[in-house]
Amino acid sequence: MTLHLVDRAEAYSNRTAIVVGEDAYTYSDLLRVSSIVATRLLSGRKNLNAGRICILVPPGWDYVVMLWGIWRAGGVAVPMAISHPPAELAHVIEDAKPEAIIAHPTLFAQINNLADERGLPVLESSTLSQEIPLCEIPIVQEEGPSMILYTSGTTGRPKGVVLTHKNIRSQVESLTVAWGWDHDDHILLHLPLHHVHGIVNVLLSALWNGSTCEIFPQFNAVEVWERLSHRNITLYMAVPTIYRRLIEAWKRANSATRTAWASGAGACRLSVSGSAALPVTTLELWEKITGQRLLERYGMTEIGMALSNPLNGERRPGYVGKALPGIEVRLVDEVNHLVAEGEPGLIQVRGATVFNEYWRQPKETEAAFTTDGWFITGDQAVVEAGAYRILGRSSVDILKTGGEKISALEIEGVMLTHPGVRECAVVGVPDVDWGDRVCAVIVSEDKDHLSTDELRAFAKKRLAPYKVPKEILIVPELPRNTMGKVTKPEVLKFFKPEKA
Ligand code: MCA
Ligand code: AMP
Repeated sequence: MTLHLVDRAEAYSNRTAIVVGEDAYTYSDLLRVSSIVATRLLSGRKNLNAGRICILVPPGWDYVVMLWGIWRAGGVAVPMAISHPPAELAHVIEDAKPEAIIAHPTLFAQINNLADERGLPVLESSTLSQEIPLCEIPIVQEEGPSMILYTSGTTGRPKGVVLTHKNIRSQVESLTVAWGWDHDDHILLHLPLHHVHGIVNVLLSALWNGSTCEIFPQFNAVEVWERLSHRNITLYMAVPTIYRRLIEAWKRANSATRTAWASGAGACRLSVSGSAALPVTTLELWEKITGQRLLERYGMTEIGMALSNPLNGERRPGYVGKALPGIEVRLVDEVNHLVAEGEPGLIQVRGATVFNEYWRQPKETEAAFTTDGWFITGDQAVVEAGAYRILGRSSVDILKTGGEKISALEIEGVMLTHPGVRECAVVGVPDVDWGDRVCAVIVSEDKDHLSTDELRAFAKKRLAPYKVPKEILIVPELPRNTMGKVTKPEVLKFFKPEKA
């Protein structure tokens, strides 16, 4: 069987699939260029047979045709974060063991040494789409793997979540029904393209439905407002931090600009928030400015989207609605017994959207599921008057900053490799802009010779930008309980929460 996503594109032929700046590309362009990429990747072979290929390409046309080209050649795409320093990219390469890395020339400096050291070819994205006589494109099984996305957990470095083509198809089918996707939709995309949010909810949902996805290479509040003010964007999706930034930019604008911007956002048929808790104040401000009530939904890399407020009907502030079509969600206690409505419980999810495995981590995979196949999310919630309200994570060591999930333990591990650091504790301080503001307390080996600037520079070299603590305090000792364990609630007291 061929991929349904690709089959459907045949029917959309001359419709516009992707817009980037002044350039517009049709579904026919997408089919043609992705088959060129597939031919070049195959280079005489019949099928990539689930070989991994990393993509280090900024959001844009090149990214989309590389992703489709890998899939059409029978490969597994491993999208990498373009903002990550080599030390983080090295982990992905080591773990995914790709056969090649596709990189945009602007990102060669980040990857060339890593690839050379491992004898891996770096393929230039623009070269891969240059005309060539096409080969026969293999038949790709929907049950097979399509992507590996890296996500932080409570243990070790980020794990690879293997999503199959069928998982992705089930995810877009569910969102199509729930959010009423249609071929006349036109969505704006500026989210990073190594997460489910940007890839599945925005890009692939648009391409599944014959809609248009307009890509900005990065987020810029003024550019987004200006684009919305043309009043022909029908769908918009972002994380709460971004809505906050948009609100701040709107407040700084003059009165005429404010009116034009607000009316543009108000012309969208739907604006969605997710990836982190949407503060009720943000929802209210957005509604006051644009007349639109944001639709908040809940999801996770391992499961796609699970819960959503309704397209039609009441969207309750502070709630994430009900289970999406085709997805089972339940709340249980510590021994897997269902909890009653109104009682807090642990969220578990089951269905065709849910991943099968962490890449080459059978033990982690087994621990992530109950014996009857429910995925244990690690989030807690309560159902009140039929709708779910997210209460937070079970682990204090999993943080969400600007929609990015991070592990406090991973950051602590990296900081401890600094010779001047004896002890370190990382916490997420409640923050209305970031969700969690990443902060660290450090006990130094030699206080007089360790500066917080040096520690930040050390972290920046080794960690993704959003994992670098925004505040670092050097303290004489860490707070501990009677058992000698560091008490994170006490660590939190070193920092000031920024509430709305
Ligand atoms: C950038 N910085 C951050 C973050 N992003 N700090 C904390 N958290 C972040 N997320 C840092 C930069 O390193 C910089 O630090 C400073 O903040 C300002 O950078 P700036 O360039 O202004 O930031 P930005 O590039 O505008 O990025 C902010 C952002 C971005 C637009 C909010 O983080 C973003 O697009 N987030 C969305 C992530 C996302 O799509 N998550 C979905 C995953 P310094 O000044 O010190 O250098 S969750 C998912 O997929 C599941 C399935 C779901 O439910 O959706
Ligand atoms: P990730 O693993 O990066 O896909 O992030 C998934 C996590 O984001 C979930 O496990 C939740 O903790 C969090 N999350 C996603 N959407 C929401 C939401 N609407 N409210 C609260 N938390 C959310």
